[in-house]
Amino acid sequence: MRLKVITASLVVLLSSFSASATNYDEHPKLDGFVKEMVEKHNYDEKTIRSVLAQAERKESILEAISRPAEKVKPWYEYRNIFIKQSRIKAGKAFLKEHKAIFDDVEKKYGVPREIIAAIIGVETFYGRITGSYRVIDALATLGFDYPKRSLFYRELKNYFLMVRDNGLEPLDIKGSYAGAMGLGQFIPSSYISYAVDYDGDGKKDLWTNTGDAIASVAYYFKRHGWKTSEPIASSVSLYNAEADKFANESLSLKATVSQWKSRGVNTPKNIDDQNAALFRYELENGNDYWLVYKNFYVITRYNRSSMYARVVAEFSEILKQP
Ligand SMILES: [Ca+2]
Repeated sequence: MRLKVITASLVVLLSSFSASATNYDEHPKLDGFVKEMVEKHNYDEKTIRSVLAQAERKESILEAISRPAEKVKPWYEYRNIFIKQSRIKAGKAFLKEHKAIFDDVEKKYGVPREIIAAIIGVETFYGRITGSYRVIDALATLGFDYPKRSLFYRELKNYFLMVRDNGLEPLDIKGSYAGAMGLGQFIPSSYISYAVDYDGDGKKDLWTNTGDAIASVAYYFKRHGWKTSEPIASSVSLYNAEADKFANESLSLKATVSQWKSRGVNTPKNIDDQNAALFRYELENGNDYWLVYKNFYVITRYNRSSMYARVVAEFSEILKQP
């Protein structure tokens, strides 16, 4: 009896070992990938083959990304996942602890500290949850073996460029199962375009250097068009319920405030020429509406969701309170 149990657990151990040992030294897509990196980016062939031979295909990553999307949560439930006392408390402490960095970064990039702190809070709870997968495993698995792989294939290429050009160790870097890294969860293309060496030590360290991480989020927002001192959104009511049919159309700002006014929205004064979009959010009893402007759109460049952007906007307002 005892022996039987031991045998059974050995089988489990062996099968999990062979699954995790599947690597990328002879994948059918390998040669095309290597060829492109060598020819287009002058990459060292031996290096790239050696790194990929040590990358592991992870079933857990394919399972995580293919998990059937849970029913989309209504706004009032989604909001409560992120806006809770523990995260607010940690956010205020984060702002206080890094005040000198925020004073400087805010001046330099024109992005409010509470927006940056809200992003880092929502993404990783101030660095508590930055992901425990090796990024090489995540991007090789998704780039080579996930059916909808084009984004990840591109990010795998960017990852190799990122580690080479910044002197990073490709097998050590950790991130989410989708390859998002550090305090602000940058994917490799974002790292390449927007990571900042804030403290001037020659490294763009978004994992352990808080100054680099804060400045990088600020720079991301600046480059996507953040407008200093302009509003993000207005909470509005409808004087004509028909306006509802134009809500949640797209994240782009397709009409002006004055057009929204003629469609039936009670709009704020003196901003008629601004472009705006209308979003409907589900409350426990009924809905509410937000008329949103350019800065809201900029938040959706970080994560393309109107619920995400509202969470960041509301969280940043709460962080302003003493
Ligand atoms: Ca640095």
